[in-house]
Amino acid sequence: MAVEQSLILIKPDGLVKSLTGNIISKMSETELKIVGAKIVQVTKELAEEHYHHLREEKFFDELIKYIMGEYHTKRVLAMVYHGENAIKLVRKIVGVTDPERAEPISIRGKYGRVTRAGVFENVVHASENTKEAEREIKLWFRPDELVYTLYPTEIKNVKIDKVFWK
Ligand code: DAT
Ligand code: MG
Repeated sequence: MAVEQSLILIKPDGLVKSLTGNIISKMSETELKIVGAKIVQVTKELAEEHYHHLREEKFFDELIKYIMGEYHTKRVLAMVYHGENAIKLVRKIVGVTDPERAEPISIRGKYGRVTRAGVFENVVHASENTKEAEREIKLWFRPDELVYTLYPTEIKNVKIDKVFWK
């Protein structure tokens, strides 16, 4: 079995409902390592890029509003889980996309709901396959934000403005 990394997002409903601890505890059953974590205020650009494969769907606009936190809080907890068979192990604990169809003991089955407007408030995102995981991890994290990286990196000398403590 190969060592993989998977991007996990605890979505704004998970944060507002104080489910972060429960979700991370449940995820610890995988025995995978968290190699990166941060709170992100999701921009429209990031949301649309993350879900670009769904842009033709009728639920796309609602999905973008949901992940940006229009309905809950403008925060997402982004994490990278690392270890053998990480993608499958995480998806199993997360459960299937529709919270009403997800196994009751899965995270989505336990904590998710479908709103009357048809939004799947399924509490977490988890990468679906190795290709998507690579794309998503590179979209959400810089290499220096991860303790271990699986993908090649390079050092570039750039002059940029950065925020420092005064
Ligand atoms: P997953 O998040 O399980 O990988 P996906 O990539 O197909 O599922 O879709 C991304 C998100 O879009 C999903 O978490 C919830 C939303 N979504 C998918 N199908 C939907 C549908 N039929 N109605 C409403 N929201 C949907
Ligand atoms: Mg997906």
